[in-house]
Amino acid sequence: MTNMTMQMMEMHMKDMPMQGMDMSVMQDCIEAASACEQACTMCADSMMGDDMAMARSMCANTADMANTMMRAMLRPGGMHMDSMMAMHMASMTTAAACAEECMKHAGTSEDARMCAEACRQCSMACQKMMDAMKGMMPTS
Ligand SMILES: [Cu+2]
Repeated sequence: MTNMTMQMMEMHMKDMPMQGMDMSVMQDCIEAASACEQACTMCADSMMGDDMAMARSMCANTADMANTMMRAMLRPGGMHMDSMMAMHMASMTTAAACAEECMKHAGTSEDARMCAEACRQCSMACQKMMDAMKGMMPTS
């Protein structure tokens, strides 16, 4: 995330439903999602052959999910807690599944190995966001 987008985010988070959110957790998630989207897009593009069909499609799905989730995080004005939670859950699941599938090809494809790592990072960042959001929810 650039300094400028970070600054914009801080300006807009003040009077939003998610005020009190740990901004560093969200920043990490935005960055991990962006890196995951890029890695998955490149990984899918590099995958050839029937044996990689599954991984190729999963990478394309993960890139789309990560991109959508990332852009939702850049719209504090429309943030809705339950929707954000569901989106992070979906992205986490998709990225974790993609990491597993890409790891099957890590021996023959450096792209797949790196993509799996980016997917793992993204799924962990999603989990941290979910933990942070749960921590903000009313307890009683
Ligand atoms: Cu991949």
